[in-house]
Amino acid sequence: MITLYGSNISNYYNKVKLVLLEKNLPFTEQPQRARSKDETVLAATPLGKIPFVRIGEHTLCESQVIVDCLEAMHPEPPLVPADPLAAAKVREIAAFLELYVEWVARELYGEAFFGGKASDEVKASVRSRLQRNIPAFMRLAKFSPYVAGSEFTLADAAAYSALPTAAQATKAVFGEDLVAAAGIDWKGYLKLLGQRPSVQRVNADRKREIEAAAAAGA
Ligand SMILES: N[C@@H](CCC(=O)N[C@@H](CS)C(=O)NCC(=O)O)C(=O)O
Repeated sequence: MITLYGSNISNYYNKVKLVLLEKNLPFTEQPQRARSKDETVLAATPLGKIPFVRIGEHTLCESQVIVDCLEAMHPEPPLVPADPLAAAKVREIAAFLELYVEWVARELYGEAFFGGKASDEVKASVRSRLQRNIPAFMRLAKFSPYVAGSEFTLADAAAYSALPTAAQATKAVFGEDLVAAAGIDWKGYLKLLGQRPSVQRVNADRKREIEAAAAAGA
């Protein structure tokens, strides 16, 4: 049995959850806040990041490591092509997007989503890196109609997790959606993904958790 730890509000959690659902794998969800100091949690995810999973006696952190493990353990339905190089091209898109787009945009999330404040220096640095990195990502991405080509792949799980948050954060902080400005129709892409039952479930669970958090804070 697989247990997924984290929160439905976390985009990386939802990346893993999407893959579990796409593969029709049975799993249970265990709420876990980020940055726990609990030794058991830190043994599984040393920086206290979410998500992490328990598979049998083993724990794993890092969303891409987790989804790669799920792909290897449960190859059907496949979320990467059978050819190793073609599979690596899918993973290249996911890695590029997370390292150079999501991870950079993340520096804005405190201000964009959690009432914090980013310094002017951070904002200028993020803006200039994203203005270089998003067009670079576009050199790899296909959107035909899925991000790596004609099939839904692990790269779509990464893009589903990364593009909306990067777009919304830049819109909130800069007043300009740098993802859309680079020519990515991420809303149209999300609409396409939204036809999938897996995505509908993830979206619904996230909405429910956001509403519950708002109600609890009110
Ligand atoms: N590279 C990690 C990123 C996970 C991550 O940063 N998760 C966020 C929540 S979306 C988190 O735990 N943040 C708390 C922190 O970084 O301290 C992955 O792919 O799993």
